[in-house]
Amino acid sequence: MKTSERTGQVVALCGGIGGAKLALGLSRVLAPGELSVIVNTGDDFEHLGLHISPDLDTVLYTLAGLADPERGWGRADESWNFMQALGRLGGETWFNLGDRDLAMHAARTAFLRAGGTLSAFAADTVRKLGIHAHLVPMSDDAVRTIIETDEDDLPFQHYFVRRRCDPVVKAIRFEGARSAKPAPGVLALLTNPTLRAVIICPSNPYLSVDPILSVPGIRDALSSSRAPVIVVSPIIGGHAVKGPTAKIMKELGLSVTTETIVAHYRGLIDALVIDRADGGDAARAGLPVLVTQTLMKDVVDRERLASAVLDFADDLRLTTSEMERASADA
Ligand code: FO1
Repeated sequence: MKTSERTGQVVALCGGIGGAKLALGLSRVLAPGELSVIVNTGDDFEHLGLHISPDLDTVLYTLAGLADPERGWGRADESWNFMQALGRLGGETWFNLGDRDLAMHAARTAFLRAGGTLSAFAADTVRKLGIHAHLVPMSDDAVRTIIETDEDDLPFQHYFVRRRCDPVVKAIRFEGARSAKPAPGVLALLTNPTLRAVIICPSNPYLSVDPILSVPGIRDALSSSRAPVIVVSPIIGGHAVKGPTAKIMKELGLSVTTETIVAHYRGLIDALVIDRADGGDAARAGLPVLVTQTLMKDVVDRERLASAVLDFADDLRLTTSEMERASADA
């Protein structure tokens, strides 16, 4: 691909709700097949005998236009007969599984029990739901996010949903990461020499992106990528748009600022996208910064942010290749 071309393969790293919004914007402004999304599976768990993959499903439903717009997780037009019936039987009802959503968990669990892999299930489901992007779980192996709190060590969904992020976070670990392998295709996507951009979506760095980076090989592939690696900050004006990012940062003794986000990704990212509310931080970032509106209230915002990030990546690539040409000529 010539560097002047504003086309080519793009990889996004993504957790659930916040990240899926930008992934949707990217899928709408890129040509079919140009986007690949590497998704966090640290939130996965076995529940009621089912394999639940919340972030994969959030991205699948969002890209397929099936997601509930209010909750961000699960499906729109959902009914809850299963949960009500389960409650009457005294079953566990702290994790809400809608009737339509249940079909996804049952299908995936059957697929995995028959010897299939999570990545094969994701690829199959992408086709069946008519999605024009590639969706790849970070690993087919079990990597489980464990939140070490002031009370106990909690599996991710027990911390996030059952305890509503209430306990104070002391540390976060990713069980199984050391022996996990990246899912087939993940390293090839990141090391593609003609890749246009790698975009780290505005997902929680500690809960959603770190699990992806914990899988051996992914961090190295990212830092050696020839494409610009750009993070969209999940912080707007000292707050997280949704979810516990700011709360966790404070509990881990970190300031809720652009500087902390830059420090977290140091050595991995080439550039940063921040909201206008944090525009004053740009000069101190020590990296190229795009200041724009990062809040995505609707699909127009998602497409606009996606286009802005891609233009920024293309400009960075052009500048790099101009510098390479100039130093070769010198
Ligand atoms: N989040 C909640 O806050 N409460 C729930 O009961 C809940 C159920 C649920 C079921 C399926 C699914 O795919 C996601 C679900 N989520 C629920 C979201 C999920 O826990 C989190 O958003 C992610 O794991 C964090 O990215």
